[in-house]
Amino acid sequence: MSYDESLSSDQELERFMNGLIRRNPGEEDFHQAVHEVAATIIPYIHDKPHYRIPHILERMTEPDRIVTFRVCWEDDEGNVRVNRGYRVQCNNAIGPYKGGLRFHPDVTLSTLKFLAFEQTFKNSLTGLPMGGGKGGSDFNSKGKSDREVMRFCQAFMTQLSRHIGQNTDVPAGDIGVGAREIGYLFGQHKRLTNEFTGVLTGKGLSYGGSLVRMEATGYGAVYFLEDMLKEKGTTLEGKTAVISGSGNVATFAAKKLMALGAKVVTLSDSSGYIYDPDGLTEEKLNYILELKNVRRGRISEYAKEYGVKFVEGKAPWEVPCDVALPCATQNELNKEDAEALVKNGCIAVSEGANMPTEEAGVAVFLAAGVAFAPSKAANAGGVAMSGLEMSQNSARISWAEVDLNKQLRDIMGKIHDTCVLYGREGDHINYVKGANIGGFIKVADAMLAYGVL
Ligand code: NDP
Ligand code: 2IT
Repeated sequence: MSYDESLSSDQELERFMNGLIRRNPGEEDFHQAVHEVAATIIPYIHDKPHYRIPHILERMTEPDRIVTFRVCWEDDEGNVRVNRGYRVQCNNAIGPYKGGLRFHPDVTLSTLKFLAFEQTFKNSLTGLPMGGGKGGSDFNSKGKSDREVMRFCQAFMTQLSRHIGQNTDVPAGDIGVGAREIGYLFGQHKRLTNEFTGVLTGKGLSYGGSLVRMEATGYGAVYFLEDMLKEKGTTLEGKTAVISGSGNVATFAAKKLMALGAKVVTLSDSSGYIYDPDGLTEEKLNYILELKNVRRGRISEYAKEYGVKFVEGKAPWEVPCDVALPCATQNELNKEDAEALVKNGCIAVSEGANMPTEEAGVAVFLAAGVAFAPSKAANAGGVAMSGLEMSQNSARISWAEVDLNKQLRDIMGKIHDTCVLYGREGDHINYVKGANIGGFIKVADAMLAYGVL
């Protein structure tokens, strides 16, 4: 890899991506996440040789370390089961590796490399001292008993515990890893190490968790949306919102949207979406929280309970709305979905999930002047609150809900300001560019300070 001053930004991007794809064959989600960042960072650093010559972007796209391990556990019938566990430690230039654990049958190394890479920029945007990491397993918790989930989590942590620590790498939840799993994982870590430390975040309140952590990702995505609308001279009051997903992020995004006067008309899961034209209420949301977190049921049951439409096998993007929040998973919103949203009058999109919009969909939103908040900015509230949980654990104190809520609101506001600073293009804000550049600078400058590492 040599530095060639004669290349244009476009040629440099092509050369860079060709190299990345050659070194990481078949890892399409990872290619996509890197391309989205490189497309704005390469032009930005074109006239900045202090970043180009030492190959900072190349170094950021090569994870510091990846561990994979076998996870062997016994199901309720006594059968031996085998899963694969991973931890991708992407970059610790500005703090310990930090990022969630995902348990889902679709998880591959490519998924976790894309998520760890995104996390590095997201964590930098929060302004807190956290590097980027992500881990997980292809374990499917659907249909498993609590005891099976416990045995899996214990076996997983037995391996993972060699690689994490409160000053080294601090995992948290993500898809398929919620309060129940974090409890089992933390308990096993404590048993193995004989130490009670803040090695995980998203913990229960009785054992070192932080108030507002559960709500923070969804609330944060709505705060960011609120700031984007303010920039456009409007508010959430009276707006119709379409949300995908019905997990942690989706449900708390719905709660905050309702509190700010919006009407939430859809939620979904991997089987389809519900459309409730009257909008969710607090009572209906409590029903969903119980359905999802206690009974571990399907969103279609909501349609039966409240006599509304369930659309099987589809995402909710065909439903007319003012604002849309994809809060389920990656690449759940494609070009045609984006076109349908624009045609139906959607003016703003806030990504609660990680990389839920395909690159062609992002292009549709940007071309149409839709205020589009990419995940690394919009959903940073979750990891920001995790950072505050780490601070509370280190100081052995607990902050009050009102103070934490205020800190979350301030952090999301500052991320919005950063995006505006680096993303302004005339009278339009390109939040994708703003978030990428805003996240890049701090990590890049720290890497430069360390010399060649
Ligand atoms: P949960 O496990 O609580 O919920 C996930 C939701 O997404 C469920 O409704 C699930 O439906 C749905 N879903 C998952 N996979 C698919 C799929 N392949 N197709 C359609 N629907 C799917 O996870 P979270 O709410 O925590 O996470 C949701 C998104 O938010 C993820 O992208 C995650 O990375 C991101 N995120 C989460 C943060 C957090 O603090 N939890 C922080 C920042 C981002 P089903 O039950 O049918 O699988
Ligand atoms: O994608 C994410 O930011 C998360 N799943 C939360 C990570 C964390 O460490 O709280």
